[in-house]
Amino acid sequence: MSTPSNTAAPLDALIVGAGFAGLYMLHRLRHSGFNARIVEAGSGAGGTWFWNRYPGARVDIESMQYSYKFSDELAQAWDWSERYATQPELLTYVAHVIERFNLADGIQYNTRVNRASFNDATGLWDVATSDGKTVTARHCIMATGCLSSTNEPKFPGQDSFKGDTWHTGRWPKEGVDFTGKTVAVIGTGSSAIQSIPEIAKQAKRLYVLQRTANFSVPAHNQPLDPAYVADIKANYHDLRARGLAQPLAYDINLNPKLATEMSPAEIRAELDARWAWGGLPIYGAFADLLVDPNTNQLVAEYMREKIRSIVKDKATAELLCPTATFGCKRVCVDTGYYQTYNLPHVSLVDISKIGVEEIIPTGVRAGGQTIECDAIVFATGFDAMTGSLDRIDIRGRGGEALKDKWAAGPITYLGLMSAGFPNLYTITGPGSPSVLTNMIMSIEQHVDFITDCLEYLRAHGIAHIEAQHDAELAWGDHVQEVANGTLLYSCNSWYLGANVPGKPRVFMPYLGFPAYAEKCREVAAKGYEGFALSAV
Ligand code: NA7
Repeated sequence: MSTPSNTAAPLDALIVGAGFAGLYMLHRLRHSGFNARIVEAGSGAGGTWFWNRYPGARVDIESMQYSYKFSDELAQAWDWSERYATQPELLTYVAHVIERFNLADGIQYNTRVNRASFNDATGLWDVATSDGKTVTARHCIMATGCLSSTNEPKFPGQDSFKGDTWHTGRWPKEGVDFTGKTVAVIGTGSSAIQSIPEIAKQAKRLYVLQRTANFSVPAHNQPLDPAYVADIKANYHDLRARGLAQPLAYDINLNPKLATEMSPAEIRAELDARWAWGGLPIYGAFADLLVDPNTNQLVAEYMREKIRSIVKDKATAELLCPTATFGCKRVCVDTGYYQTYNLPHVSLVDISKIGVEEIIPTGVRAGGQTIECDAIVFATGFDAMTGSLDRIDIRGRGGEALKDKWAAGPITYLGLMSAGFPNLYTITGPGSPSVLTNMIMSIEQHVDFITDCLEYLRAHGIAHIEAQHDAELAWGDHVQEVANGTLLYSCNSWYLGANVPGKPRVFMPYLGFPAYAEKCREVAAKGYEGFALSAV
């Protein structure tokens, strides 16, 4: 098999990453007659689902919606077994997609892209890979994912620890056996909330080190009822259309009413129904949930009441009650998370005032306590949205480093391109709806936009497309303005980069999928307004 680096002629497009974005990108480009290939760092496909193998890892959006919509045949042929697919089932789906669309020969695994530079002389991208080769391509498409670069704080003394350490986002393929072990988990985000109930099933003793309590809604995961699936499949287009018309590109049965328009009994009934349904549809309870602090507090208080009703130890329950704005950090979706604290061998350690002071050979000193343990699980999240791009040395015109250009925060036009970096695309890049949505819908929308764009360039004899600087500045202002109109700025979330020390505090995703998709359609219809197109 020839690898991209052996290809004599430049590729039309090099795609970085074989997750959901890269795979669909490859499929679309090949279908449109472009010579495209994927380079992937991992030994297999699946992107974030390839790396996040921690126990209990599952998608937090219902699988009937968290799946490709571009192929009706695929949607009809594929059967999810559970309401929320597990990580292994997601990888089985990915393998099925690769086989169904004959993508395997277009993917080069075990190869990391170290550097991508725009060559001013040739007008092409030179992409240096970890196998020591350089691939040349006219277009370079970053399908590097939003949650793929781990956030691994360097705690003092970390190397002195005698036991095993694991990061949820880099879990070993063969799994980890915690039987008989005393385990400390650092973090209480989504990865922790999913893995803690599973680790507790094995561990002899489990300590959870919590800096900030998070809101979590039960998944009520269950095997999918064939009649329910058949009903969805018979009307799949309707479900997809409903999802795409909502801000999260996910049908959450959005209530158009403000909480102020409802009686206390109606508010209660609305929340009870959403708790009983489970998962992220709780975001759709009231139209003003992320805008009106009073409405937000109603929901937050409802959640705290639920936590207190589940967790028997009063002090633990209080510690688990979040004080922050509801939904400011992505709400978690769990299976038995709060119930786990009723187990006698599970303890919550408050590290909100005194954080992790140091790792010692026999454990962790945190929250003013010494926690002796055999294993530490770092569930400390990701350098989200920009991390994977920052880890590649990306150089645009005149050798400008993308990292330098983005030193004060990412600057993009539509989250798709950045001025000075012609023919470089970021699928679900910062400034696009991405992580605030059902990712697969955002991925498909971007891949379709990029494919249409490349077809347009080919048809019009255009060699380069590049975001205009004034367009990207205006877009960046608009992204911030939309976020500022909500409560999403009011906490230290990874949407703001606040979880990574030193990262600029800028709200990175764009809130509102339908308005965004409409804007992209308009831009394309106007001959790629806001982009500079050139024949040479
Ligand atoms: P998250 O949501 O970023 O959670 C990371 C957790 O780790 C969170 O509780 C953090 O506390 C904690 N953390 C991070 N750094 C530290 C340090 N230095 N000390 C103590 N605790 C720390 O990542 P996840 O992997 O759980 O989930 C990411 C997304 O994946 C999720 O939103 C879903 O979309 C899927 P903090 O809250 O910052 O105080």
